[in-house]
Amino acid sequence: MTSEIRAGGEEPRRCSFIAVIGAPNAGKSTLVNAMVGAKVSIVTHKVQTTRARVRGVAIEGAAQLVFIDTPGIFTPKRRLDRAMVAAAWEGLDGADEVLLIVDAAAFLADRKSGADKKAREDTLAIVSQLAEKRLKAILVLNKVDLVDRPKLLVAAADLNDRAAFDETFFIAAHTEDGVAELKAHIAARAPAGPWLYPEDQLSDISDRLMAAEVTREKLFLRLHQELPYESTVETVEWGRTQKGELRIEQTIFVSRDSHKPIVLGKGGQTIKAVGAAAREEIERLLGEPAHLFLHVKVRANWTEENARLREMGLDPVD
Ligand SMILES: Nc1nc2c(ncn2[C@@H]2O[C@H](COP(=O)(O)OP(=O)(O)OP(=O)(O)O)[C@@H](O)[C@H]2O)c(=O)[nH]1
Ligand SMILES: [Mg+2]
Repeated sequence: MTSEIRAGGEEPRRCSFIAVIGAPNAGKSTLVNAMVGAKVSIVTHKVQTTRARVRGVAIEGAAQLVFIDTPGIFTPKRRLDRAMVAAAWEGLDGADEVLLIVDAAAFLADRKSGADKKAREDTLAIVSQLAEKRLKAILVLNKVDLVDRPKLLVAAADLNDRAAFDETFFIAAHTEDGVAELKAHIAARAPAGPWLYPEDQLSDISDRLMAAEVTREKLFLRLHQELPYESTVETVEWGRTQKGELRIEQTIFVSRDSHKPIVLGKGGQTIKAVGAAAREEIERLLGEPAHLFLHVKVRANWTEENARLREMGLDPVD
């Protein structure tokens, strides 16, 4: 057996805060999860999945990288949406790096209507804000698996004309294509400093909140049109059964009486499926069996209630 003896001792530690911003659905949470190597933030194909900031912690050599996943930035209307967008911009405060994630496929889409048009407009609005604030960001064109290379270069040139980006990366977050290169680049630029999280900590989100997020992800996947945006999930009880097993109770809030039967489904099928999928994932994340109970409550104006916003980790704004 041989052992390598390194001269000069250990490299000094470095630590970097990296804000991950972009339009809704760009792939921010997918990227943060890929960087961390674990699910710290929920992901769905629907816009506005992430509602509050989540920190995901990764280690690369001597550098601790604290990624700040943020809600997508769009034109907000409701109090909930305003608080989400404010939380996203606040994610930049004190950050060492800013990553602007762009869904390259949506940005380049020919369709001049619908979700792609909105994604493009939201992205361009963020780019002009970055330029106006003179904020230096790294441009990350995501979903390159969906676009031809020559088109990607056109998108990169177009965006670089609109703001001064430090660097441009091309990645596919969900297959992790290009993710290691981006991580190495960020780590190489990390400023000297102590690590701010214990080595085994992967995120700053509590188990209670993560459990609510997991249920919301399963709910989002089964609800359609406006309903996902009219619902939220809170963990209301977190305890042990007499046998010592984890017992979690959650409330699903919806805005209207007519939403309740949709969330329950025929014969309770929808809520049962949501509960089963959420419980399975919560057990996997916590590494122990859990009992999960879901209740649906109608709360007409929950999107305007400060208590609801605080519960999901948002600071209310006017
Ligand atoms: N084809 C493809 N899909 C991707 C890629 N990265 C992410 N996605 C998908 O894009 C969708 C949105 O991903 P998210 O990570 O939730 O996006 P987000 O930017 O966090 O979205 P919000 O939280 O709603 O702002 C999901 O369906 C992902 O699986 C990619 O590289 N290629
Ligand atoms: Mg997200």
